[in-house]
Amino acid sequence: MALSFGFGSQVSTAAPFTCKLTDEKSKRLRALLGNVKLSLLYKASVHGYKASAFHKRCDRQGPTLLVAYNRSGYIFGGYTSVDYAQSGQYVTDREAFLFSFQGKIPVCIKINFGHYARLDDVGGPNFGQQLYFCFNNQPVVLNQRGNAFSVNTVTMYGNDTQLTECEVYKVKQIPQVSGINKQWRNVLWTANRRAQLMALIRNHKPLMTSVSRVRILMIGPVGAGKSSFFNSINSIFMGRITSKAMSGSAGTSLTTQFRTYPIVDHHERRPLPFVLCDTMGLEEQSGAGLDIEDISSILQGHVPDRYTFNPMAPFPHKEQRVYRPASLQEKIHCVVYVIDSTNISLMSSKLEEKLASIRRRVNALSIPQIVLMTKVDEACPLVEKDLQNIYLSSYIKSKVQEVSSRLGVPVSCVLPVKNYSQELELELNCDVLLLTALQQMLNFADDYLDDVGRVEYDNFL
Ligand SMILES: Nc1nc2c(ncn2[C@@H]2O[C@H](COP(=O)(O)OP(=O)(O)OP(=O)(O)O)[C@@H](O)[C@H]2O)c(=O)[nH]1
Ligand SMILES: [Mg+2]
Repeated sequence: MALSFGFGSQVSTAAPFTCKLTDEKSKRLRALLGNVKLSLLYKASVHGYKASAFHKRCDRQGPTLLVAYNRSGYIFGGYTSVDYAQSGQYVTDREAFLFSFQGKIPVCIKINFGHYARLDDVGGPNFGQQLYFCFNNQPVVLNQRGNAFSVNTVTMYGNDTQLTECEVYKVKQIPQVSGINKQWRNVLWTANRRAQLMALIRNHKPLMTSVSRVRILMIGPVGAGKSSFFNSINSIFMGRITSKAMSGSAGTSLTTQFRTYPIVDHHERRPLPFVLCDTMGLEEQSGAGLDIEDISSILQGHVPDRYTFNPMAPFPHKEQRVYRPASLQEKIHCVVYVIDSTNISLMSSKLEEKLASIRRRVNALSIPQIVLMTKVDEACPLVEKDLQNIYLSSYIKSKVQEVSSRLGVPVSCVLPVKNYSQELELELNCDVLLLTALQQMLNFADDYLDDVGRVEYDNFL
């Protein structure tokens, strides 16, 4: 008789053996896959590490999730949405991914574009013919150099190839019952909503007449997507993909100058009522990346457009026109922390401390703050498949909560977005999210101006 027991309601075993996967970890993995149930098919410590034992239980079972454990305590594995069948064919599977738990969070590594997800052969499970589990019928994992997945074996499994367990779960979608996966934020994904948001932004009038355009400052680690956010907003209002600000990846910040970007609405051919200020990326070491003193100077409106940052020497206060106090128009009215959602768990304590001291300075000036959580498409396969899943994804929700607690910003001030990165055309869902975030920034800037206005009024009295 087949016994069924396991952890929680969404993990079950169809045989009398227990899952090593804890309820908590199972929940985190399921959050990557949508509303699914996991059933244990194969457990190497019980069935043996032989490829034939694996195929006997896992062939023709539909989508599967492999979870391996090594001697050093790492928990890692991969997902494939295509059946194992020993067909000898290369399998294309855009949904395939690898993962590794970093603390409580499974960090995902998507399959690189244009690569096969695996070779469906008679051997043990492999991902991209690159990462082989139970290699050679032994309790080992083998990483063959390959390009299908950008694997770092140190972060993924501490370079310890000795497996202590390898389990494969069948992944079964639970039919949607209305209300089960409730959206945790409401968004209208319609062209009307996009038009409405664009009109609200176009017609926005800053609360104080002395300010014609609110200044929004973007701060964040190297490669988080600061310049891409400007490019994305510029693209929406230009009606085509643009890449005015240099973006891409390098070891250190690609952006080396302070840039203040006004944006022109191509329909009405007039500047929009905000300026996006782009900065150099933050780095954890002192003397590298954007300096905290530079941020103070920017906040107070002293740093000119195109100023080239020098991490070794902060902005030269004394030699320039600091004697002329900056006008309200030149100051920053809203600060946006741009954080990469795929990197939150990996953020070092030094960088977290740097962000905390920046926050103290911004707080001291009473400037409202928002967190823009980028790369949601890379963080969650469900969202990559369809951006409309963003507020159905419990994984993204957990990331929002994590960034909120690490930065000390309320959850309601964390706005997940997907910037334009590889697209050649604008996309409605992307626009709706980006415009919603921008509109919130304008509202926050108004709160600041309202506050300043009140202080001026009180002083006048
Ligand atoms: N998939 C995806 N890629 C993104 C997203 N945002 C940015 N990127 C990519 O991430 C990389 C870094 O983006 P940038 O905009 O240059 O980042 P930055 O914060 O300006 O970086 P520095 O100026 O170097 O500090 C680029 O290759 C972008 O295409 C996003 O939301 N999704
Ligand atoms: Mg940049």
